[in-house]
Amino acid sequence: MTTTYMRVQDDGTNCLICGARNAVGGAQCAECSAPLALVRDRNDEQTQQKIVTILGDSNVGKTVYLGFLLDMLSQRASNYTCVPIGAHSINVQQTVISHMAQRMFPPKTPMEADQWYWAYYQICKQTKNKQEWLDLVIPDVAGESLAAELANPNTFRVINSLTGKSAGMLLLLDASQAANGSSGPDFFGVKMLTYLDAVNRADRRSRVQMPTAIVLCKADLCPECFDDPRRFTEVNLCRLWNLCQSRLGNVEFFACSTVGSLAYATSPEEDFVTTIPLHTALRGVLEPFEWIAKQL
Ligand SMILES: Nc1nc2c(ncn2[C@@H]2O[C@H](COP(=O)(O)OP(=O)(O)OP(=O)(O)O)[C@@H](O)[C@H]2O)c(=O)[nH]1
Ligand SMILES: [Mg+2]
Ligand SMILES: [Zn+2]
Repeated sequence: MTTTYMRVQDDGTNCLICGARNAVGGAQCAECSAPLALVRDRNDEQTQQKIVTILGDSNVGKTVYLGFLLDMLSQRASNYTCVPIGAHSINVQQTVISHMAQRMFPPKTPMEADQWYWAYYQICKQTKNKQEWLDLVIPDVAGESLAAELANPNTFRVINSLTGKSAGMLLLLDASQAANGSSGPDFFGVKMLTYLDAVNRADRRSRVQMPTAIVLCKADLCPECFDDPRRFTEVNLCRLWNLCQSRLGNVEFFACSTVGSLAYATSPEEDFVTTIPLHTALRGVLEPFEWIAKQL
């Protein structure tokens, strides 16, 4: 009797975010919807891929922030060289820049993870005597999905995997709401840190060491925030401030704004007011990223 052995060829891909094995040819991970191009397009096996997550409530300004940040890096701000990997990586930058050029804010990010933007860039900081390349993946998460995951952990597996695998985190909070006395941003921040603790299974004796930048957005509406973001947090987001002190081992505070002046428009047929960005004026966009990049 002869036995025939069949060679099973498996050219599948392990998802970068959740690690699930995916069949040949798929575009997105069947488990978490992250693009498999993040693994397939990788062109440098030497440098390790690092994930930096931008988290924050819906409408805080994550998409606008990420779009401008990538655009600044692409324009060699602060001596950075920035190479996009895969054409899909440029979408967030393009959406933000083209909308803002027409005096519009970009649309809200859909809740479905398969429609999020995923930016994959190789970034190099050129100093006098050395060049350091970073292989960075930065997803643009939807605030509503994040809120749903915080309320019911494991609803969005992708968020759970992302927070567990991140090498750095930017937590965006609405400074103008906080300055107006709203407790919303404070509680969101507290929930986010508590979630992070649970994902990292940190106990009271060990603090989370992942570099965490607390970014106070929309600071154009409360410019005092730029003078001392640390003090602003202590005064206006005191619950978050206290938790940062007790739970985070590596945290810094920043203020940021992307627009110079705003107009508010409505029409007799509409019962809502639209915010129109009259001009772009970037302030404090690069600093939180630089602080994290230095530590990766
Ligand atoms: N004043 C001011 N408003 C801003 C700024 N950035 C964003 N906004 C406002 O915030 C809104 C939301 O911005 P997005 O970047 O879409 O917010 P997001 O966090 O991505 O929201 P989701 O996609 O729902 O998670 C915009 O439509 C603007 O009205 C800023 O720098 N200053
Ligand atoms: Mg968004
Ligand atoms: Zn996955």
